[in-house]
Amino acid sequence: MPNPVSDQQHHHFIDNLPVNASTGESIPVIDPSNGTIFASLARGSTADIEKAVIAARRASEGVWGRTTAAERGRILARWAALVADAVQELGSLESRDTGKPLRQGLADANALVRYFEYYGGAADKLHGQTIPYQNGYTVMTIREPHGVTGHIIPWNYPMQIFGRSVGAALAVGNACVVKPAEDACLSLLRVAQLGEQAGLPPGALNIVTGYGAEAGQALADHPGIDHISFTGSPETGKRVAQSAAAHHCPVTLELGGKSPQIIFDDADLDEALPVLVNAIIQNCGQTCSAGSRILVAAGIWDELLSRIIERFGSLQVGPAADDLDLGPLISEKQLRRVQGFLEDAQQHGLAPAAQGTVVAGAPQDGFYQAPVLLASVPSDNRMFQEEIFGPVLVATRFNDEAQALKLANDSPYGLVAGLWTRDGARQMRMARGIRTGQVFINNYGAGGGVELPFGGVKQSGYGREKGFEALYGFTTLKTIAMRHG
Ligand code: TXE
Repeated sequence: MPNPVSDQQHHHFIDNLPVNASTGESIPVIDPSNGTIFASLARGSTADIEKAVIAARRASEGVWGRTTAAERGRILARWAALVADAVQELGSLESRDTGKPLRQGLADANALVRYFEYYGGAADKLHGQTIPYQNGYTVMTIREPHGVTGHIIPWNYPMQIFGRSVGAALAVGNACVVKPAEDACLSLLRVAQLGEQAGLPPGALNIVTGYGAEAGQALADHPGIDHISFTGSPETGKRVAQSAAAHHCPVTLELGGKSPQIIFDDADLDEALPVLVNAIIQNCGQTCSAGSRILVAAGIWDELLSRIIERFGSLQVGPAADDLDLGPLISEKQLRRVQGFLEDAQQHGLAPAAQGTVVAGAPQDGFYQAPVLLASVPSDNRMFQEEIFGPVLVATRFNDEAQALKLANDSPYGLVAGLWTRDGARQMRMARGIRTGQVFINNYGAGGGVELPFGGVKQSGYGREKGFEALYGFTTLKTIAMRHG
């Protein structure tokens, strides 16, 4: 059955209409499972961003700006229901476009449903306060939308990151201009169509596809954008923040991580093992919160490592549609990047302790990388310090709690940490000592956790998305002081 969005030439989505690139140029859409081109995207430019910002401003100052909080909530709830009906379509579209195994594409579509449900429910529950002040005054605070918000989305989880960012921004009344990653736009163009069906008025949601250096940069530079949320690399995040600063535009940055999972010798290894492995192989390691470093107590090192080695040995990599343990990486660029890290590891004496298998028959031109375990990695090695964004797990041993904490914090990143121990006091000492935005104890990621505030410290960025907390970031606080005698 031909897919309504995938096998065709795509356009921007502005004012609820398909809009051609003003330059007439396009970008090829490549299937990571076999390297073939199967669709094309509009190549957005400054002129296209300008159109989208004008549409969003009109909506923000017009119909959308006057839509009540309760009605915004209803629209998001209808949108959630439409996405729920389209989970199969969206999941397989995402799987083909990004190379993620089909079940992950479906999981992402289901997560999008949850984001819309959650933010739909929250839309009319954000309110200000009254503040006791001098006699004869009544003082109140009001949460107001920024106006027009910009959203720069990466390619690893387009639907989830759209849900957490655009869902929250719309819930509180902003009009949005979205620039998805050039490698992963198709699901979002379809989701936008469903948004119109759910009742979003023209201009409330606009999507401009294109390259980062062109459409993305134009969005970051645009003085008509009142807030930008960016998820991507630290280098691009810095550039976006600098561009936004030129027009005093606030930004939220989520810039990935090198997240540790710390396994003490009293941990339940049966519980921990599948979670440790999944946290690095999910989405082929292309997850900002991937548990890419494991820090293991010396007393259980041999046992845990041998169990991980056994599991890695059985992992299979293949085309997205085959729904194996791992699919391909997103692009040839990402494959080269991961291979570059592994070559560097080899040159520094770090041979794989275990490796999965790319299945026979996987197309030659797909972007496949078998998962790799690197054991006994010193903390000053690049593999320990840098985000690889591929299926590469780094294991390092520690002797005591103090060393575990030191190793956990020995990173330029600070996004997520996982702790595996049954000792309650140690759980809390470690959780308080670790410098990250989230800490999970005897679990990792809490199954996605739409409701849980998410974001980092240090090079992982600043600001929080997800949960109710995100609504504060997508609003600005006004204080009104009335003197009435
Ligand atoms: O990221 P970029 P890339 C990390 C991960 C990965 C590395 C490189 O380590 O290996 O970054 O990936 C848009 N102005 N993460 O090159 O460049 C771009 O079009 C405005 C972690 O893909 O940061 C895309 O939409 N926008 C991460 C988005 O920025 C620009 C997810 C991210 O691209 C731009 C992705 C510019 N000048 C990568 N240049 C996470 N935190 O989960 C690019 N873009």
